[in-house]
Amino acid sequence: MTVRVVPTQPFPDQKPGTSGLRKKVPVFRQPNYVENFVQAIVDSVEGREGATLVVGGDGRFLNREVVQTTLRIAAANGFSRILVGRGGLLSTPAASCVIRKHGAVGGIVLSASHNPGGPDGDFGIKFNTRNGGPAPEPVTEAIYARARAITEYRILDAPDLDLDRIGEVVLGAATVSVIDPVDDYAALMESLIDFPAIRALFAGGFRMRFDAMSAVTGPYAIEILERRLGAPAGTVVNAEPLPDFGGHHPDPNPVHAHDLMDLMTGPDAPDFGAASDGDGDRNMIVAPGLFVTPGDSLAILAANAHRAPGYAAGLAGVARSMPTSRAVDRVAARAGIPAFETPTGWKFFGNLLDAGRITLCGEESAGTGSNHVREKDGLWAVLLWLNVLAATREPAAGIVRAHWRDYGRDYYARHDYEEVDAAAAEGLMQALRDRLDTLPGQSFAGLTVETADDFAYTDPVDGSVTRRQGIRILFREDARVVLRLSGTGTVGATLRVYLERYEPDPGRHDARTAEILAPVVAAAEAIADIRARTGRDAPSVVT
Ligand code: G16
Repeated sequence: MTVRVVPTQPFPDQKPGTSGLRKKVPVFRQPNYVENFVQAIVDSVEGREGATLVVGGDGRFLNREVVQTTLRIAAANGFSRILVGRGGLLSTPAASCVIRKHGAVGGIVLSASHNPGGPDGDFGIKFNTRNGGPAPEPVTEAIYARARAITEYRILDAPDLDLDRIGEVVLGAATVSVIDPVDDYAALMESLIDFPAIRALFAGGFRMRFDAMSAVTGPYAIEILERRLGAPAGTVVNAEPLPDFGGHHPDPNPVHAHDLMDLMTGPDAPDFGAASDGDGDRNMIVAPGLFVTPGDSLAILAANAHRAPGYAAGLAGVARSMPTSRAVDRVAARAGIPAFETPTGWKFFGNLLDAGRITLCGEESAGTGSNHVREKDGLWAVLLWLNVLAATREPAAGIVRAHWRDYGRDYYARHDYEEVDAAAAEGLMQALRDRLDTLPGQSFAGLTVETADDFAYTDPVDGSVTRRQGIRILFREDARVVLRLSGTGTVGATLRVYLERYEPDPGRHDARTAEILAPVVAAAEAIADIRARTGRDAPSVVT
């Protein structure tokens, strides 16, 4: 097998966003587009000579082809061992687990997460470093710099490997191991979560539905929930990963997981409902008749994690991304542990986890995780919930309501304006930035601004500073609006407006979220002029 050195030209648009490079499939299908970016990643991996690399993806359209290309480029660039999930599959948290367990220098993960797939859908490539977490900014900057200057890539001339058979194959100077994508991950779950207690719960007739949304979590959920924990066959639905996710949007929220929501709000709702996303790192939790917001879920897990063997010693601290509801802060304050507020992007939790400053962390975008890997982990969150349900034998909705009674309720919603003209969205943000200083003291829709700023984060571990991470406006009435532009969209700009209001009075915990947040929505409109600037009467998605 010979190594070919192929001349190429840089593409100007290979800048990684919130989570790697995400583009439409036709963009990735341009000649050399994948090869350039994979070579740029490989070039930025220090110590790759003789090292181990992990490769896998969420199974979406183009996954197999890009896995084969990645293997050939990796084998031509000095890696001596490459671990790849069978069928080219690895969920994002499983990739993180495998990188850590096998001492790899990193992993190339193919996913556009919750974005739709298929020939006209989205695709993505991200790089995770040796701690198993998404590459931090200095690394993604280095990859981007390399991609802009690339003149050639190195690739092995070799036929496609059989990715469907577990075992080892020699590829040039490297050995490729096709591994079971579930094994290492399932073993890790079994070491953290009280499997016998959950087994007893299911044996007692507990019913749940897990919607894998035709994405990568299906095989993981079948193995763990049905085979190891004894949930009845059929508990996991949409379990087969499909290249186009069955035409659905694999985003676990009440809008896109509407079948699950219909079931959970209907007369025959099981005891517990959950869903995961395209690459298995997001989760959705639903009690009968009650959607649990990601912010509440994080807070409830933080308050109850000690019930699971992996967290019996308590938590060192917690963290949430800035737009995430402040519910977990209340749990941390009562427990006397630190609570950190980071920019959006899982990569910002990495240093805190590595330094042992936090044990649990999460985001409003349906991400919850812990120090067991360096990615958010959808199925882990579901298992920790099951552990809490098994330990307390309380109904899921009862746990949520008791938590609100105890800590107060953070009503929360996110309004997304998708595919907005990019210049108009930038204009809206800039106009807001320009008036930040004038806002405190002013009243809008009956709410008075207390503070307003453009969030900047100083990493407490390495001191690095990240600016312009979203406008946050705090009102005296204990309400908050956050506005920022998404870093994961692939068309135009997506404006995200995050709305919340704290309600300590248990007598007001059964209101409709939209009703409680109506003044906050009106204040956001009055302050940011969203309608006029975006040309939209209403958000595209409300979650
Ligand atoms: C990624 C990041 C998350 C972030 C989310 C949404 O998740 O890992 O940290 O919260 O995108 O980001 P944005 O608001 O910029 O679109 P995922 O699940 O898409 O990889």
